Amino acid sequence: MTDTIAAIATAVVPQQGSVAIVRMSGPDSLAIARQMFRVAGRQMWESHRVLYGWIVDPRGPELDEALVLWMQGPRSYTREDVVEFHCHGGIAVVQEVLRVCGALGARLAEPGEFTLRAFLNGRIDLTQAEGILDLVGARTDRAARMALAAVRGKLAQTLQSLRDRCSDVLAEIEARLDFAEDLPPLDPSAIAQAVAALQQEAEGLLATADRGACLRRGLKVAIVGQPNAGKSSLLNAWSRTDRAIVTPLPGTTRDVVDSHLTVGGLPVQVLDTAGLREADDEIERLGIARSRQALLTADLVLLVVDARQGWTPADAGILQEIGDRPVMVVLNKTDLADPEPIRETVPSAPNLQAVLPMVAAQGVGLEALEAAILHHVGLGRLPAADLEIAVNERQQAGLAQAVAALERSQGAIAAGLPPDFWSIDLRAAQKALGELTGEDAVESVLDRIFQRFCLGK
Ligand SMILES: Nc1nc2c(ncn2[C@@H]2O[C@H](COP(=O)(O)OP(=O)(O)O)[C@@H](O)[C@H]2O)c(=O)[nH]1
Ligand SMILES: [Mg+2]
Repeated sequence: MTDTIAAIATAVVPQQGSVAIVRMSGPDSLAIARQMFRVAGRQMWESHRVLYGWIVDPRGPELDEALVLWMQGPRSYTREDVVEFHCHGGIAVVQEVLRVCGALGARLAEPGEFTLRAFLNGRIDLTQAEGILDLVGARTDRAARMALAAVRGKLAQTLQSLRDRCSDVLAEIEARLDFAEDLPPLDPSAIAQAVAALQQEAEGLLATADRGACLRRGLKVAIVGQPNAGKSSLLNAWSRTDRAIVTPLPGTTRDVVDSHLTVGGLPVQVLDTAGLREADDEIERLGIARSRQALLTADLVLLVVDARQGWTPADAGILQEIGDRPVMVVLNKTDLADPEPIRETVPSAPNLQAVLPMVAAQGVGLEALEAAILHHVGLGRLPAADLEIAVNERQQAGLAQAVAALERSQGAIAAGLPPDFWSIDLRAAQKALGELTGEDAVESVLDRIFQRFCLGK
């Protein structure tokens, strides 16, 4: 028998936020609500109907003038009876309301427990629950769109169909194991083909992981280069601010300056750094050490080169420091020098993603830079619908397991092993897919997912 849980569902900040919601879910939520809400006038308690009145402590005073909304299960977020109090925002009132819910028999909800109940009651699958988590945390419209697609069940359907097809192939093999005499013999090449198709689709989903990670976490871009190359000018032009001080003096930027922008729906943190050189000045030396640190944690490095100087040994030294991190070379000040001859002299490294001409001081070349970044993270020229699915780390790991199992199964077929060997790996793939949607998920997996939710969700 499930109990009744309660939590504050909205972010409560003292003196901010005009409305806060306290939410209950479980079999006693209506009974508790009726004891602590005095309806004004002659309104009837009805499911999915908002009532106006007063929240009261049955043993004490009135707490708030509020609205209450009862949603009878299964037509609710959790599929249980849910009650929401829409109170005045403000930490004191809301906590009192929650306390009274507790005094009347509700238990304080664990983080994510409402969503866990929605999952356990079969309203959503695990990928939809993860989508809700992503939606709450989304920082850009694009990240929100991706999360909403997951909430709507786009990934769930795709995974479900993969798993169903995997089960169909398994059934066909297992039927032969049980009733070999009554059925025509198995066609190994047809089975192998079906398994290969499944693997290809699972790999397609796997390939969406990078852009998913980008949209969720955002991209950290470090601007590096020699003093005076135009790094701070690039940051300022790109962020349309004067965050970084720009002067004709080398060594002006002495600390890492960062700015948050959105590039085609991708959250991007841009770090402007001190020019990398041997400095005599103690402050500049510390700034350079921090710049190196920024370089090491960046997802992408922009190496700004002064086109008037061309590609110099100092630039080659910086490129070496960048190691194998993805890098784009920005040939700056192309208003003063032709970038084309320099392009040839930039060494082709495997991590070099693009060479881009720019006039940072005038903001020329930023569009091409943004396009190159979106292309680099796999958010380039793809139709919007194809961008909606982006698997997270957990799903990536499960899909990789499924792909490996499907591959082994094809190996067993190709090696001429008997059909019961094929089915061992297919069953492993089926199980991996089932863990993703939650059909086969174990408790530890559920704990890990739902602990990441905030209280009240
Ligand atoms: N002509 C020209 N000057 C630039 C350009 N970008 C930066 N500058 C100038 O180069 C100098 C150094 O720029 P700054 O952004 O401070 O370089 P940083 O040391 O790499 O941060 C400043 O005088 C800028 O006005 C550009 O694209 N064209
Ligand atoms: Mg600077």
